[in-house]
Amino acid sequence: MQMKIWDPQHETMLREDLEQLQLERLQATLNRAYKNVTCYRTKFNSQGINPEDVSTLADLSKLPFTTKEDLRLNYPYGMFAVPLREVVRIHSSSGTTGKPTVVGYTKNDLRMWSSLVARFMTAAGVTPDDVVQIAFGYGMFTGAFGLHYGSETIGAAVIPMSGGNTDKQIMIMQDYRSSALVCTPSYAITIADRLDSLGIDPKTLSLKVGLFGGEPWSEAMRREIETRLMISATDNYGLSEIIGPGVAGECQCKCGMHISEDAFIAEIIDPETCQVLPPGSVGELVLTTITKEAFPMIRYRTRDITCLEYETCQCGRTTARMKKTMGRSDDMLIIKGVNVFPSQIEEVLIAIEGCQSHYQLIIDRKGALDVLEVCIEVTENIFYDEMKLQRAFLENIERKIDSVLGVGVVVKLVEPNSIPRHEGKAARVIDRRKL
Ligand code: DLL
Repeated sequence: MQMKIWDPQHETMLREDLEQLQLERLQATLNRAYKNVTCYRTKFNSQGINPEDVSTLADLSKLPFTTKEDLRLNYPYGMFAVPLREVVRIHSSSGTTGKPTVVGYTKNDLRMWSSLVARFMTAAGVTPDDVVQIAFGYGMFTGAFGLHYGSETIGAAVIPMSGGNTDKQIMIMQDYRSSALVCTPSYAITIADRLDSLGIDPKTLSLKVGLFGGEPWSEAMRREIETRLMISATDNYGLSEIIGPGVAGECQCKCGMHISEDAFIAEIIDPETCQVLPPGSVGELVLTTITKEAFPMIRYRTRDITCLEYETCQCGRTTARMKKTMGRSDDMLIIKGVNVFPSQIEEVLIAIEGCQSHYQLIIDRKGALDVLEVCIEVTENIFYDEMKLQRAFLENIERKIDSVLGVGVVVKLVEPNSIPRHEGKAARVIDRRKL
């Protein structure tokens, strides 16, 4: 498949050359971090490690991990490797509990970030001819600004809509002839629902591509978004601690998200033993930044579960590709002792005709037993169906989920539009056991 590559020099490197570049950049990063960040220096010293001890990429595995807890302990600026005077932008993560984690960028970091985002946007098919509607929330969240600067770097026209106000999003989309949509996948479904209820045919819009990310979504959800909005939908992954969007993104082959390995070294570890796993294994993604000046992250535990593939993609890029995340090592639900990823339930639901893509998992404890309730919005005709038909529909879902998860769940069918909508990331799981 012939497609434009934004930065062929770095996206199609021979592995040998890439590894040499990674090692040089890693060594420079370690020296800077050791010299300027007390947290790294203390950790390295306590393990008797000196940056000079890293003479091969394999030596990376000797270094201590960095966790969200380290960032909390060093709130707000303790992990910065440059004086504030050199910082030109501050963002933070979208955490819901406690203090957010604060991240900073120098001028060079912003330049690098913009070009990393330009890479995956180009890979998804965005060109200078496009009109990009950004429906991520502007603010401390990295999503909107990352894609904003990436679009401008490509030369596309940006509409900085921000999140929410779905009717206005649709009006702008129609009037300004937006050709690319940027938002969370769950918000793309909300837009599709609203188009339906307004009776607007997606054929009358100018949309051709959608760049979605910021939260997990399944292949089935991609198919739904692609058919309902009549676009090509790609997935892109990132986290504020590392840079925001721009860590990895899909090309039009849609067979994994290309990691920008000249900027990040990716490892997969067993989240229990913390041992590095061989290529192709499923485990927790650990990332090390090797170009960032203001906020270098060394072996940051992302908690995202995935797996890496190293074969050259049909698009010509040689970079490793990460599979869609399969959940998080910390939000994995354990129901009656069984490990459950919400994405597995989503796969089942979306494949069933009549189920909408809006659902919520409510976990509670009755006596000593965990109970997982799956609330699913269904289409109106099913919701108002005869009791008997509705019962059969519900039991079918319960059976299907049971066969995939190996654990029984209680399914509750709810009216269309009754699950609260979120303009950003969907809140899919309510765990009442902790209350
Ligand atoms: O969500 C950065 C981003 C914005 C990426 C827009 C892509 C597009 P945070 O708010 O720090 O940063 O959240 C990071 O969100 O550790 C994952 O668990 C999850 N996540 C992000 N992208 C994806 C994705 C941004 N494509 C956390 N698939 C990460 C699955 C994702 N999970």
